[in-house]
Amino acid sequence: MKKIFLLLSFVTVIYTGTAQQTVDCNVATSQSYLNINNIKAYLSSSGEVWSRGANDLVPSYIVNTNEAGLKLSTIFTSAIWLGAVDEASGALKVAANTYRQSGNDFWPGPINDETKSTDFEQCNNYDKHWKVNKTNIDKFKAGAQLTDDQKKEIYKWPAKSNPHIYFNHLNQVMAPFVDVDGDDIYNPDNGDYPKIKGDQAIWWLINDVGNTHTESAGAALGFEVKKMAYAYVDEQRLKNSTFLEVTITNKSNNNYKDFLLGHWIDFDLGNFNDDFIGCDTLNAIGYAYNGDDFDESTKGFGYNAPLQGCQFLDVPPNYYNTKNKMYAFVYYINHFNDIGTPGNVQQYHTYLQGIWKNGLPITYGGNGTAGRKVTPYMYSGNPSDPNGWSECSVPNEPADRRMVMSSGKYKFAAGETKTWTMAMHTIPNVGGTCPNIQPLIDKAKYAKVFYDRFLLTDIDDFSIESTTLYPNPTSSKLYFNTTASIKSIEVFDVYGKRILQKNINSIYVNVNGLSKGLYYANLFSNDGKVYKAKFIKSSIN
Ligand SMILES: [Ca+2]
Ligand SMILES: [Ca+2]
Ligand SMILES: [Ca+2]
Ligand SMILES: [Ca+2]
Repeated sequence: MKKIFLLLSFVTVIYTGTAQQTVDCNVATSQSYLNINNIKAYLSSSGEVWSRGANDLVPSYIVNTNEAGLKLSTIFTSAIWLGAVDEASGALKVAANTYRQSGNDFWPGPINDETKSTDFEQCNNYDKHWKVNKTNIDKFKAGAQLTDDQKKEIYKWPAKSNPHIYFNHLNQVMAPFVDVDGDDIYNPDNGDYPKIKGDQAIWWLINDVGNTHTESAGAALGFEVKKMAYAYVDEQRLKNSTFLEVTITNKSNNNYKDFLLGHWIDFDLGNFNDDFIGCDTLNAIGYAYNGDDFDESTKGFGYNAPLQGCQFLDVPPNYYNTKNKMYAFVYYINHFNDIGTPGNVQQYHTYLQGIWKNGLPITYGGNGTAGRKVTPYMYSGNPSDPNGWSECSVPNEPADRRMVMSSGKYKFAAGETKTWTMAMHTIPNVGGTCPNIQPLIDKAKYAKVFYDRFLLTDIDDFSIESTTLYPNPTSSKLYFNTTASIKSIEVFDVYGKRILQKNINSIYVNVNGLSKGLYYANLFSNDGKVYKAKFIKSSIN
């Protein structure tokens, strides 16, 4: 069955502050996909992330959910929404795509540092995705032979001033790279290589100044958005998970307040017409599950519907300096009523804030409109808990669902850059009605530990070295087999959970408090290097 949209019957155009852009960039056309870790996920060079792309009804997020090779999708399309208030003028500005039926708010390519704008040709030049596999970077670093296609991954990487890019490439901060010769310019002839995360990464960038915002009708913010989607091959506990890093630079002359970033997602769990959604506020997850026990049609998962979640893994510190990484979670239906599709700049912004289109707050219980207790989080209970607030406990009629999970609020000064990392997690073959979402929570918790351990310690590749510890196995003292002076140590168990972190002022660490087993250690030296090692703790103390 074909998915039916409600078309916008009208768009209320509200000019909020400065004049609209006169740049005439073309609509984005590039499409690429991650194909790693059991996932095939499409990406667009517009404001979308997981995207059905130009081909309209291609499912965007395909998970190989069973051994027979059944390939079904959990997400129809998703996008990043941005909204902020200009501190000087008080004008509200929004950039937010959905299906791009009525227009666009984002275009491909960077914003020039000098002109603070872009142009038709530059948007076209950057209407691309750059895909890199870590195995090819490793080969390049080792001086091994690369095929022409493998070479392209390294030589065409759109990093600062790369001389191997055929078009007029900007001399400004672009794709991340390891600057082996330290001259602040990317040139693989001198050994430089892409600095990616994961075992496969796709990098691209977009802007909101390339033309008039015809979807939200919001005034342009002047933001450049760099994105990197990535995943791992050999982390069994992150099977069926992908990551997305979103780096936003305010290239306008405006200082903004009340900035909110939203991930808007139209989950379609197999058959789109029988879904439920919910959120877990403690772990910053928005998720979808099947609203009944059978997911019918050729697109359906049958009796084995999965859980599909999106997690804010790492967000910038907000106004309130809280650890609560989700500002709001709103669901809406495919309708133009008060809890339906947003139609103008104010309505996109109210959803980012966890407020209904008519300006009224979400209230706890029922459909979120008739209670007394105000909350920014819709359906925050576990569906398996009859006393929690979920679509199951209400109960609702399963149908098509969309959601927005937001992060904020932030100040966003002119010239400032902020980074968000999100993770997508699929739990296959869950089935049943009102499933317990604990497996999704467990996966999200593990992803957080994994991220903090491997990624947040963001030190250039070549300063990470391997070392050994002795005696190994040990029952108590572990000596460092390095001449470097070690200032601190972190120890992780095999699940990636950090169980020891301490400062060191000797040539050994005492691990007699650990239980028997295999451990991984990061040793931090006084000269800024990280040494990785593993050891076995024996049972005798
Ligand atoms: Ca260089
Ligand atoms: Ca479904
Ligand atoms: Ca059904
Ligand atoms: Ca949906």
